[in-house]
Amino acid sequence: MIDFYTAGTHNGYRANIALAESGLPYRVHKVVLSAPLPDRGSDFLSATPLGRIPAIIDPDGPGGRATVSQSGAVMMYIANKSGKLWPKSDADKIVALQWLMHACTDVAPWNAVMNQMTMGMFPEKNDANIAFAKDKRLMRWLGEADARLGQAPYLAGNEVSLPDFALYPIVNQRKAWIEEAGMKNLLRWWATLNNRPGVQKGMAESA
Ligand SMILES: N[C@@H](CCC(=O)N[C@@H](CS)C(=O)NCC(=O)O)C(=O)O
Repeated sequence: MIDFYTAGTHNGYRANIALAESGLPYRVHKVVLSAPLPDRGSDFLSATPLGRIPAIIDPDGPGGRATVSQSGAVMMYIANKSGKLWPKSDADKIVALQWLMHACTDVAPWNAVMNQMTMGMFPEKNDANIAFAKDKRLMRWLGEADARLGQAPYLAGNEVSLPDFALYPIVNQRKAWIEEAGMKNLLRWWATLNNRPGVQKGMAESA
């Protein structure tokens, strides 16, 4: 059984959705991210020494016990182990990989910057920087996904796959801004994903 370490952030949600959609057995451990590092648990820290979620420990990994951190890597590990979550054709898998990176390396970091700026974690509040991070980065990258979803029902094409599960938690959080920006394709896609039992389970378990 996979041990899954998580908290209620988009990084935790996306890995949790992948697990819930995969059908693999797993156990959820909630990590208190405000706790000092040593108090986050020795098993968790063995998987991710800097104590960041999400992480998994799989006692039945390739070659024995496997530990994986980084939400995108956790998602790919789960997809490979379960044989699910990637599109069926190799051509679509390449498209899926590209949009998975878009979600994890473009959209997610700028969403995190927005969260941290607006939560007051930056040393000084600066409206110009907040506007830049929102309009020129986060919303622009979400606009790319909206344009893609004008061509196909899901990010990789006709099948739901990893990149959809990676992007969903951010779109869910930023729905009001997406509505305001009139990104209709993204909203149609959000409604479809939002109805999936695996997405609902993954979101609820990490919340
Ligand atoms: N790029 C990483 C980011 C992981 C990350 O920074 N996780 C945050 C929560 S969203 C965390 O655990 N922070 C705890 C800390 O900084 O001590 C991923 O995709 O998993």
